[in-house]
Amino acid sequence: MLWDIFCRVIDNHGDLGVCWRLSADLASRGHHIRLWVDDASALTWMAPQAQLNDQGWAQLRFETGHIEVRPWMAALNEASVASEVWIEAFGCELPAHFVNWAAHNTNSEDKKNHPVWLNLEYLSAENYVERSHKLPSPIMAGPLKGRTKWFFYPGFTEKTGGLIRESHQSGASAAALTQAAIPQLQRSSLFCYEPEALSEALLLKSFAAPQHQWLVAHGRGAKAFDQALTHIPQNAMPLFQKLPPVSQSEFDRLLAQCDLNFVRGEDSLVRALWAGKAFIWHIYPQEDGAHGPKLEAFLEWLQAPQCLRLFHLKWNGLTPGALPEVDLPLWQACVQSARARLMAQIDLVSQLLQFVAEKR
Ligand code: TRH
Repeated sequence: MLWDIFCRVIDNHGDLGVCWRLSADLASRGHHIRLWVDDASALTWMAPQAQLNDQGWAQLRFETGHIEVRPWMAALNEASVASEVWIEAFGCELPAHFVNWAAHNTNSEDKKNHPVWLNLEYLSAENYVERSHKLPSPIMAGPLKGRTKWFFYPGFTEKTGGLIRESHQSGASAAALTQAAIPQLQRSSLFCYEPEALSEALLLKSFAAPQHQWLVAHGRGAKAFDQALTHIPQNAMPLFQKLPPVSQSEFDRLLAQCDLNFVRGEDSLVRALWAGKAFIWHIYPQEDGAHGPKLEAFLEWLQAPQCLRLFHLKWNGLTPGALPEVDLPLWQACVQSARARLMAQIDLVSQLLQFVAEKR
């Protein structure tokens, strides 16, 4: 099938990161994707194989499928092919010129010929996700009045749309991890925003040099790390290495090779789960405080032991008190059991294909 996927980059890298993973997973299953992006610049490091040009176009061929990245305002004409599915990522709304084109070119009387129109929502473990998944949202105004848009919610339970999980994420690596010796904390990756507890973390015994090394991802987290270092006495300096921006596949490999991963936002959280190593999540902070209940719901689903819960709350600035030391065997066991629960569920792209087939 031909899919139009729409992505507006609000801030950070998660919007594009998720849309690229989704496109690549679909393309690897033989589908053709037009990925419309208002700022695709991060693809130069996230997916260098796509060879983005200065105008915001990129192409990537898979064995049978293919992705074409298009600038948000790219023109359409009479000869443009209509797709079978439209996906608005994170409620970004379709570009006006696309809506106008679609109203003239996909307006068959037979509703069966209308593209299936989906809004792919943000990931959350909160209860509303199961209630809202697959709900219709009738279009009441504009050139596409009368059509229906469907909510598609990713999530952590069977009653949600699931998580993006490519076929190479098998159960085998989790099994191998389970049989491995008691894990030692030697390397931690750090991808975060600006956690207040960062300098306190750098001083924990768990992370003391020389047996431990930080691998610090580029961007906001790296700046926060530099800032935190200014509060550390010379004789307690941690060992660290700064990393350049790497591709998504290299990023995934990094998570698999570390003993503990500090991740953030949405996509790297999912990747930390697939890596099957202990992790700490820095949730995207929202001004209205909505991230508090969202984090609690996730920790509940994760069945996080008390010290892991406490570390998360403190890392996210949601509780006073001291950061606990790392309990790697306990935390890794918790992540592996969560991963095993997820592996038993249907992945997001398979569910998406099923849903589209039902609606066509
Ligand atoms: O960048 P983020 O903080 O994105 C966030 C979240 O998506 C959040 O939900 C959203 O509301 C906000 O953006 C606007 O974190 P996230 O989601 O982990 O996205 C980072 C992406 O960058 C992910 O796909 C992994 C990728 N990445 C690389 O490919 N290479 C790298 O070197 C690094 C550090 C990240």
